[in-house]
Amino acid sequence: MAESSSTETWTRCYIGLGSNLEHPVTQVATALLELERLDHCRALVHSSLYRSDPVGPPGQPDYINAVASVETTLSPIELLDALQAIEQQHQRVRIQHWGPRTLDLDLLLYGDQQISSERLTVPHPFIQARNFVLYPLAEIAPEVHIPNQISLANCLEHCENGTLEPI
Ligand code: PH2
Ligand code: MG
Ligand code: MG
Repeated sequence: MAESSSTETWTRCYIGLGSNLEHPVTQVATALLELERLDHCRALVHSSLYRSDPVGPPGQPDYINAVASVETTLSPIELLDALQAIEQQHQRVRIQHWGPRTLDLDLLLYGDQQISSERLTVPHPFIQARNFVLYPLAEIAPEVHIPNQISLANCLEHCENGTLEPI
């Protein structure tokens, strides 16, 4: 039978990575490798790793953040499932809202799609506010279009200004 891959639609997605527990740099670096190995995905590029002030409950350690791009033939929910499976491999435990975590993988953008379902909101609901998402995103995709936003540059102008440093 003829190969059907030429008719598959590849959608470019952006994924935010964050960790502030159990050797965060290693957590994020390992997760980047795991993203590269995901079935039905091809990893494109990733940003530098950044150290960032925690947003949320006080007293938690600094975060390591990064953003990666992938192209995928998975649907948004299938990609979310794949990302959550990686979180589980990193012993992600959900105890406190916005509390510390070994690994958080957020589907920031799925092509140009806007999705609002019980499990998934895309673009990610806080994408326009978080400097630890916007700066790494701008590093790898300065021209990316964020549905519902004027531009990435405009988001950068108005976002939070907590400490964020490339490492
Ligand atoms: N993620 C959160 C809550 N707070 N703070 C920083 N600096 N980086 C994050 O990735 C982060 C956060 C919820 O996902
Ligand atoms: Mg998050
Ligand atoms: Mg998350």
